[in-house]
Amino acid sequence: MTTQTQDTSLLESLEKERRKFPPPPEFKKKALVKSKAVYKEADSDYEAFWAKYAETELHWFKKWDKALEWNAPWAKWFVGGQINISYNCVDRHTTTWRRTKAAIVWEGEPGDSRTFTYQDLHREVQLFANALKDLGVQKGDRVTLYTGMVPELPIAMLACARIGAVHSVVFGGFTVEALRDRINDSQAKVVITQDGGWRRGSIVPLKQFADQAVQGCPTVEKVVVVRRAGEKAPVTMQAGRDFWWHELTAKASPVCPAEPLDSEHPLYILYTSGTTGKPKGILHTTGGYLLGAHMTAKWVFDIKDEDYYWCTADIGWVTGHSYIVYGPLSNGATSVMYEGAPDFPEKDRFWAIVEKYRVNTCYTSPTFIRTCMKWGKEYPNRRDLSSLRLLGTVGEPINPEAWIWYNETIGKGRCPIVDTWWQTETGSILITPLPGAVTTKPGSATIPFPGIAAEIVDEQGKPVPPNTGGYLVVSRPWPSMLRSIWGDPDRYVKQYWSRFPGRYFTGDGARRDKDGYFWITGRVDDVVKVAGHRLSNIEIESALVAHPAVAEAATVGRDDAVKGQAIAAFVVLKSGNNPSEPLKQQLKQWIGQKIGPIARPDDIFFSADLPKTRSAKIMRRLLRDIAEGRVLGDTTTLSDPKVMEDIRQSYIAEGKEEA
Ligand code: 7RM
Repeated sequence: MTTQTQDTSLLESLEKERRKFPPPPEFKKKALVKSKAVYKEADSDYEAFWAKYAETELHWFKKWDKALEWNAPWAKWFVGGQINISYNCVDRHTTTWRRTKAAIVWEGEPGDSRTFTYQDLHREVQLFANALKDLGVQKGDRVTLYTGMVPELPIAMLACARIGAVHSVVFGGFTVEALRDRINDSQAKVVITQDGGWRRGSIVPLKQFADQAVQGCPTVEKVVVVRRAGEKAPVTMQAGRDFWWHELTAKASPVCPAEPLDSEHPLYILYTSGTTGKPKGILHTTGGYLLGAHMTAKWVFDIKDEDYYWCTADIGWVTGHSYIVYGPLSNGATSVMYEGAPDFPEKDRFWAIVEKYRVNTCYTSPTFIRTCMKWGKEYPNRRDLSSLRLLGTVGEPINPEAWIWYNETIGKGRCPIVDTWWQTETGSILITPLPGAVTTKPGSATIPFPGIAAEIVDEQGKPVPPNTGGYLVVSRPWPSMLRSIWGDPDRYVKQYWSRFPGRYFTGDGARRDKDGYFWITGRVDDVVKVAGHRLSNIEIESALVAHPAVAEAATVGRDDAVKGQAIAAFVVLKSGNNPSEPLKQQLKQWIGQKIGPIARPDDIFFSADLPKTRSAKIMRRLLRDIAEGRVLGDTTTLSDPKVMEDIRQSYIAEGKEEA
C-alpha cells in the first residue's frame, strides 16, 4: 500500500513501541467503567446495547419504535422517537440540584471570565431561541455561526437545536471566501457573527469578513452581531439586516419550550475538507448523535459531577461540538471554554487556566503537546497541575515521545492518557481507551469503543493479519455516524461506502497489533492534517491557481516535527512572472486571505513544470519525497522524468539539502 502522508519516523517509532500503562489503581477505583464486561455486552447485540443507553441516559418526549433501520449506507437511529438535544443539555439539569452548578466556565483571552450555571444557560438559550424566531428562523432553516470562542457560540447552537434550526459553525479562523462558500452551500438564512475576536492581544475583524462574505450570499436575510471587542472593532450595521445580539435578547420573550423533534431531524452541518476542492457539509442528526456524544463523553472522560472538564479545541471543529458543548452538557458536566491563544500573554496560559480553575481533565492535541515540549518544561512547572486526573489527545497520531512527555511533565505519571481517534464524520470518538479499564500504549488509540466494529482491510477489503498495514474501516453502523453530505447524497455513497462495499471507509491507514490495539498512521488520501486542522491539497491548489501569477500548483503534506504535517506547495508561474521572495510571501498571504491562516503553505517552490503520470495525474508522492528531503522515488511512470530533476534542482537552490 502506498500512503500519501505517512511519516517514516513516526511509523518507525510506533512500530518499535512496547511500553504498557495499565490504569493507575487509584484512578480505577473511582472510574465509571472499571472492567471490560461492557465490551462483551455491546458486541453480543450492538443495537440492544445502544438502545439500552438511549433509554436510560437520554430524555425522550416520545420513545422510539425501532432502534435502528439500516438500509446500507442509509441509517436511521431511534426511528419514531422524539427528542430535543437542547432539552437534554440544558432543561433536564435545571430540575435537579445541577440547576446551580456551573455549566460553562468561560475564560476570555484578556483575562476576563464568565460562569453560566445550568439555570443561566437555560435563560440565555431560551432568549436567543426566541430572538431567532423573531428574525423569522423556522424549524429546518440553516443558521451559520461565525464567531470566536465566546459563550454566545454554544448558546446559539443550543438555541438553534431548541427550535429545530440547523446550525453550521464556520471556524472563526477562516476568512471571506471559505465563509461565503459554506454559507452558500448550506443556503443559510441567518448569519451570527461577532464585532471582533481576540487573538494574541489583537482583534480579528470577524464582522467585516462576514460583511464581505454575505455580499455574495443571496439566501442571507439577517445578520446578528455579538459585541465583544466594542470600540476596538468598529462595525457598520446595515439597517434592516444587521442586529446586535444584546438588543435582540433584551427584547425577546424569556420562555421558549424545546421543540419535540424527530430523532432523525438534522441537528447540524459541519464543513470538512475532503479529497476534492469543495468542502463537504457533514450532516449530523439529533438522537443518534446525542447518544454517541453523551456516552463517549461520559465513559472516555470518566465525567464526575465535581469535575472541571476542559477541551482546548475550537468549537469551529467537530471536537468542540461534541466535547465542549453537546457531550459534556448532556452529562451535566462543567465545561471550561477558553477564548484565546495558548501563548498569550505567555507560554504557560493553558497551565495557568488549569491552575486557576483546578481543571481535572484536559483534552488537547498532539501538536500542542509537541509545541510545549519545544517551549520547555519551565512553563508547566511554574503552575500547580495537581488537580489533573485524566489527560486526552485528539486530531492526529501522537508520537510516543510526546505521549511520554505529556504523561510525565503534565500528568506527573498519575493520569491515564486517552488517545481518541475519530472524525467529523463519525460524530463521536470511535477508537479510545476507557481510562479505568484499558491498558494504554504510547502512540496507540487502543481499542474500539463498545459497540463499534473497526477493522483493518487490504485493497480488496479483506481483513489483514495482525501487524499488517491496511485501511481503517467501520463495519457496522453507529448512532452518531454522519447521515449524508448536505445537498450531495451521491458523494456520501461514493466517498464513504463504495471503496469497500458495506463498510465505512475512514480514509486512514492503520495497523492492529496482536493484542488487537489500533495504531493509526494517518490519511491515505489527499487530506492533510496541519496542527490537527484538516485541509485538502486540492482546496489549497485551487486557491493558488486563482492567483493571477500562477499557472499550475500542487501541494503536499510533508512531515513536521511540531505540527505533524506542514504544507509544501510547488508552483508553476505564468509566463512573464519570475520567481522571487516577495512573490512567495504574496502567495502565502493570498492563501491566508482566501482560505485562512491555517492553510498558508510553509514552503513554496517554484518550478518549470509538475511531475505527472501519462494520464496527467500529479504525482504527489514524488513531490513529498522532495519536500521531505528524500532521494527521489520511482519515476518510471512519469510522462517526463526530467521534470523531477528540475524541481529537485530548484529545491536544492532554495537551500534545503537532500537527506
Ligand atoms: C476529531 C478530528 C479526522 C482525521 C482522521 C485522522 C486524524 C484524529 C486521531 C487521528 C491518529 C488520533 N476530526 N485523527 N484523531 N489520527 N490518532 N487519535 O480530528 O475530521 O478533523 O479529522 O484526523 O486522520 O481521519 S477531523
